[in-house]
Amino acid sequence: MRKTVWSMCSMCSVRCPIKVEVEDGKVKWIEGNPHILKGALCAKGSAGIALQRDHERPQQPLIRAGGRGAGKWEPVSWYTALDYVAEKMNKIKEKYGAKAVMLSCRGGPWQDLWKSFIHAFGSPNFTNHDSGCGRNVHHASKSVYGLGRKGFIYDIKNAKHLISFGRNLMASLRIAEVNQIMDMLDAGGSFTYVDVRQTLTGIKATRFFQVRPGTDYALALGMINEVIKQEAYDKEFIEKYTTGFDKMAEFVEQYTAEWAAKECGIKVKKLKDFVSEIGQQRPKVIFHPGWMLSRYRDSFYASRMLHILNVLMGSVEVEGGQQFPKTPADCGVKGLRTFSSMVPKPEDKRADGVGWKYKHFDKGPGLFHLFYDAMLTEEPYPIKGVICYRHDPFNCFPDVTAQKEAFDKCDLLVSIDTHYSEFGWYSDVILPESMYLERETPVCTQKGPKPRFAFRDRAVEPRFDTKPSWEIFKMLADRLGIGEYFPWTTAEEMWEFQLEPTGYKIDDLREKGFVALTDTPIMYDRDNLDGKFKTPSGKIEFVSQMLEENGLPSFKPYESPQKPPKGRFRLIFGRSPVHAHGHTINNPLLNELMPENTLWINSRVAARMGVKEGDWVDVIADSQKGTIRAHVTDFIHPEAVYTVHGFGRQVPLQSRAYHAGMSDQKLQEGLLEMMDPAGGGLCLCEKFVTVRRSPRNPRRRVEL
Ligand SMILES: Nc1nc2c(c(=O)[nH]1)N[C@H]1C(S)=C(S)[C@@H](COP(=O)(O)OP(=O)(O)OC[C@H]3O[C@@H](n4cnc5c(=O)[nH]c(N)nc54)[C@H](O)[C@@H]3O)O[C@H]1N2
Ligand SMILES: Nc1nc2c(c(=O)[nH]1)N[C@H]1C(S)=C(S)[C@@H](COP(=O)(O)OP(=O)(O)OC[C@H]3O[C@@H](n4cnc5c(=O)[nH]c(N)nc54)[C@H](O)[C@@H]3O)O[C@H]1N2
Ligand code: SF4
Ligand SMILES: [Mo]
Repeated sequence: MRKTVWSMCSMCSVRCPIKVEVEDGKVKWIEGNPHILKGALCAKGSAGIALQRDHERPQQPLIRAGGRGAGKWEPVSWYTALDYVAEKMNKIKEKYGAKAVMLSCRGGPWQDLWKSFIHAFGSPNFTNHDSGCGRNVHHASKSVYGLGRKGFIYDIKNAKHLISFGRNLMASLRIAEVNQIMDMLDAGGSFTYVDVRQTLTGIKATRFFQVRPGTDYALALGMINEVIKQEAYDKEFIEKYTTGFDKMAEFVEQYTAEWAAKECGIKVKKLKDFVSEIGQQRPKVIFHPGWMLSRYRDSFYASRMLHILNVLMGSVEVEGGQQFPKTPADCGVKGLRTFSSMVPKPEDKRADGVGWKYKHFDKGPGLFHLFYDAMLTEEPYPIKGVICYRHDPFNCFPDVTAQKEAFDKCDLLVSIDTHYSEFGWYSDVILPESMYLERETPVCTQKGPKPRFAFRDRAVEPRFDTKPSWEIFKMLADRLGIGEYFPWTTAEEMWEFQLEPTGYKIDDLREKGFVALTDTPIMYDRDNLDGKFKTPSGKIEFVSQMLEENGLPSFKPYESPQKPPKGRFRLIFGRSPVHAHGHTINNPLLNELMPENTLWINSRVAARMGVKEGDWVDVIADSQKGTIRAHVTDFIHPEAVYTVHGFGRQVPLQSRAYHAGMSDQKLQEGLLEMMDPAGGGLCLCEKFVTVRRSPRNPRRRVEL
């Protein structure tokens, strides 16, 4: 029997809409939803079938039988596993209070469900991965507009100029965005890319600035200086909607284009030409503020300046510029019923200090890495239980050894994952979630020019004894006496609960995987945007009240990044288009495409060291060492070495990924404590490593 199932990919966090063809209970074909993506799918999305057919994933609940990380597991039933977790959670609650249990997830549109679970249990400690990802960019956006990172969408297709600072759009990809960039280029648009190395994005760009690592803030300051000098900004827009322009202009006066060009290592003429070009093209100019610009000590301020450049261009609520994402309410439709609407908010303050000690950070998910301190010091109170749903802290945060020391203070570590994560392998219980083709997820709202409701439907039955997370949390809630907050027993009942206020039915979504709430894109009146900016003043704030009230400057004087000492390099990282972080490395198809990572090293530097393409090199941090093959290239700045993140996995049951390539995480010693005080992001690119030719036998794959 054949059927078509409309669903959503989960091979990375973009969650593209997909069409799945199923024959006799087997997935035969996946493509991008033709109504939205014209059938396009990336390599990872296509490899979903390989994941479904792979047996190297947890096949039933497991309870640890040996020491943590020893890899001895007892396979148990769901009843035993969930009883075990509930009993441990209740014990922690009795002794330390419910707040001593924290739950982390990988963010995304369904956070509301997991957050409601931990809040219903009585703990305020819900968190996510984002201090390793987009927190700086998020908080930078809040400081300018009062709106978070997702407060704007980018109409790239209709833009005249897209500028990206290290946002490697073509490799760290979202299919819809890549299609838009190609359309923009076909229509004659300009694309300026800034990176310390050449990338898939750089080779598509019409202008490439190769900068010295860590100097983006200088470049952005120089651009603002020149924009003001050339009067290339939208005076009317600035006058109407912003505060603090004069203070900013005064601050950037010292940062001339000449100075910036020298600091970054680029040609000043190129920089000035760039500014006069955008001056002509505005407001159809988009400075991408970055997604994960959270890497250097001043990345928060660099991102702030990119947001400010958009404002100077007047690129707000215009075709070909930034736009407000529209909501169901903008279409006259009631929103989905939220799970949290049922649950009382816990009163305790958060253990990570967010909201009371750190008032300028968004309370929503707080900052995961600050919980390690609470585990170690039991201040402001102990954290004794950690549940990670779709999140692998050992592959997300730096310095795994330091993390383990903190986790060792906990009585319960639970991993709810489709794979054996590095954290899962160290935890006490693995609750295996069914992979995305084998499960449903709640309905979600996708905001945009044309908002829609979308969902993930089950294409095939689970191959193993796994469950969807909505069911896992429901079963756990029942055991903890909080089942009333999750009043459903089937996915259909859950969807009905969500959809009830909207007037739509699940069959409406099943028609093509989503319900469009409008046929034509919605735009607000740009002359009347009052009330849209959520800063204390209601204006776009160049001088941020939120920052100043918390003792942080709106404009931080530039400090040149330290040069690595002789023989050492700044360790930087990025993504491959065929992998998603660490969880695809063991995928049979994707592993074939890219089985290992390499270390990019500048050709001149490599020649001095006697390192040739393909040679093994040792990469040494403080106490940790990794061994990897060198990729010798002209296309990287000599101060940096670069590798693809996610490799060097240490779970033996993932035979293809086991010890293949090198882990960047392991080498990032000391960085767990290096937080950007204004943005909350971890400074992941602030590690210097030594590189030398390796005496290792190249035929021996496993490093002992
Ligand atoms: N050194 C270094 N650190 C980094 C980065 C880097 O490039 N270098 N990148 C940073 C960034 S941008 C991010 S976003 C984070 C990502 O950090 P992580 O949170 O580790 O993200 P992922 O690896 O995407 O996924 C986490 C876990 O989710 C599991 N998973 C995947 N799909 C599903 C599913 O459908 N259900 C369930 N239950 N589990 C699933 C995976 O198996 C994996 O174990 O890391 C950050 N940290
Ligand atoms: N294929 C694929 N796509 C993904 C993901 C994935 O895992 N795989 N993950 C998704 C996630 S969670 C995120 S957050 C995004 C991240 O998307 P991006 O923010 O684009 O992140 P990276 O791929 O890490 O690319 C970072 C780039 O920054 C460059 N860089 C390093 N130092 C500097 C510097 O000083 N200045 C400048 N200008 N550039 C510098 C690096 O050379 C690298 O090319 O990607 C998303 N898309
Ligand atoms: S970008 Fe690729 S892997 Fe990510 S959701 Fe879309 S199809 Fe899946
Ligand atoms: Mo990310």
